[in-house]
Amino acid sequence: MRRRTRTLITALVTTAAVLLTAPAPGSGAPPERGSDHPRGSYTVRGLAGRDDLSRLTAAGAAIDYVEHGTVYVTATDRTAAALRAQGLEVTAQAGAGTLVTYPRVDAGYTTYPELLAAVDAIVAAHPGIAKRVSIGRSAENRDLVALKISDNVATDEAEPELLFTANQHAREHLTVEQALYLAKQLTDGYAADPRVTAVVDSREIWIVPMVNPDGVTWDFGASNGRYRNWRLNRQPNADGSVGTDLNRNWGYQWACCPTGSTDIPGDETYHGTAAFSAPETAAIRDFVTSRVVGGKQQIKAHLDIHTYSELVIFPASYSQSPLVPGMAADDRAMFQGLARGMADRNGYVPGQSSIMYIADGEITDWMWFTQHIASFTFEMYPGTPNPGFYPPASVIPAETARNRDALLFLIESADCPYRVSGKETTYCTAADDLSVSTATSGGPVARGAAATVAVTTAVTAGSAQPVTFSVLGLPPGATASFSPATVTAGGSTTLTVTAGASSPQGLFPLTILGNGTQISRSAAYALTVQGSPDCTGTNDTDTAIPDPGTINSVITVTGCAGKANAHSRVEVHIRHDYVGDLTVSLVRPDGVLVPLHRRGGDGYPNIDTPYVVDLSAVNAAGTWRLRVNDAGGSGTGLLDSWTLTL
Ligand code: NO5
Ligand code: CA
Ligand code: CA
Ligand code: ZN
Repeated sequence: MRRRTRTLITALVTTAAVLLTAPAPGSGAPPERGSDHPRGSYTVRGLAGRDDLSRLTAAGAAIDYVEHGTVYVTATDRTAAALRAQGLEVTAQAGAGTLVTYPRVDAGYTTYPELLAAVDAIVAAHPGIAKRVSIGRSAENRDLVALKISDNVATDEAEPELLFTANQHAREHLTVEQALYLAKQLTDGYAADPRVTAVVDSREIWIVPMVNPDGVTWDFGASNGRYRNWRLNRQPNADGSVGTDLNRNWGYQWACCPTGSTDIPGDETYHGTAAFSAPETAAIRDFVTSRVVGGKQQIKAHLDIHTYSELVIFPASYSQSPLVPGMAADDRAMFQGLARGMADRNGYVPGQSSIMYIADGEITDWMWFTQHIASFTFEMYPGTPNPGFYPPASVIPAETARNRDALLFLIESADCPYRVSGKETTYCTAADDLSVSTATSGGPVARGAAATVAVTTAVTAGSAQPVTFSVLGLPPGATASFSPATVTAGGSTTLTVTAGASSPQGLFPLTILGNGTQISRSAAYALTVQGSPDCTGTNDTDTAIPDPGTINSVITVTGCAGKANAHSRVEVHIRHDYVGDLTVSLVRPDGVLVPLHRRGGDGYPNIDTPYVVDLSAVNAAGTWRLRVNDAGGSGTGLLDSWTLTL
């Protein structure tokens, strides 16, 4: 019990990797006043751990960010006063997202009319694979738009479906950009990029890029040159206030819990008059339940996109227990595996949604516990309260492209989410079934060279079906092809993997997929890409990590000429019972720190991660260090080994 409490309290600070810089200058206006309850952003000090955090949510504050000693919230004046009355130090925030110093309608962010135009442009350019669908109307009667992307888009085919939702919270403008980025990647990349082509051909992908168009329009619509810092929808409440928190309005464990939401209209986490009292959540519910065909929910995976904190999180949100009714150990392992898989690809921190605070009536809980959809939330860039909800539009290209591989990984995994945790034969079944097998590994492949791997299939139930093949987990720059491309189950094929000239060195666990017409089955193959042996080193000395304290472990590279690789790998093996206490960095020969792991990873003991970092600006030869810091609390462990491949 004590251990669990400590873990959760430590988890409060897991997103606080970087200390705050000063608030943005040039602001200082009071929270906006209007007919609605006035509200603003505040910092709160004087808290002591998790129980105090729930005091904030119980009083109706939306927690935006938590760090040692300081919590960033958005709250009505009523909530702020209530917190002050409890003896907390509550300070109106200038900067850190409350009040922006650049033009309000940043031309780079998409407004609702621009969204409609963008969706129509995508459909006009790709009518065979993209379709616009209306799924309902907002409180202010705006059309709630969805995009369907698939081959034969006009036909409801028997393909695994996915749903992406963005912008439940009005001010989280980067999220609509992420949704549009995904739509453009899937359409512009069709027939050009084989990976994109394969998922568009084999999945039906639904994207609702702006769940809360009224809130977005309100947030953009002030006349004082500033954003309104608006979170809620724009539905009028009986007391004259406006707004429901859509992400507290879903119909699973709605209003269950004293600290998960409030029943005070206009509060930042007001849950509405009833589950699905908001037309926006009701519309998505109706859409999702309409995807039950023949008694089976067609949507297998869902991602809800928010900002900010750089997290990949999963149910349960209403409870801080890892296992609750409807979330068995195998389910949890699936969620952890997919969250880890995405986090490995975008550098976010994976963990359970309630890692910081409980949210009830939350979307991923409804998707999972009522529809059995593997449902995740991204909290996108930034990782810190500055720039918080309002980064400049210049970050859009990099911060949306950052998630490309993670999004494709989720889409590719959606036919059988349990594959990631090794349970595909238990949970994913079909009357006509097959197996795929291959050697577990082969010899190393030099950069620019190719290796061949024999892959065989067998019929394990019912009748034989045609099978095509694909590979998950290829290193950057590598390509794969199968000859023949299609077999009838029972037949064999040969996989050829070609490593790119600048592919990273190291060991890559590949998943070879045999995609039948009824079901996909997988086999694991470990691919080793080898560069010059001079450009790699391992330190295998076990080093205890003091609690608290810092260790440095050295690898000296000699004889590796020129610069390191753009995809250099730092493979770290740490045995530790709570990695949420740890910060791990690579120290370059010139002393510059390259962050690898920043505190976090709820529910993931040990680090066994191959970090890929761009070291192309750095001379390879020299003394490299791995720095591991344990911020303390409790939790002990050791650095087992680490390998650097430049
Ligand atoms: C969300 C989480 C449940 C993901 C929420 O800061 S956010 O409001 N985007 N966080 O509280 O609804
Ligand atoms: Ca299709
Ligand atoms: Ca379908
Ligand atoms: Zn949000």
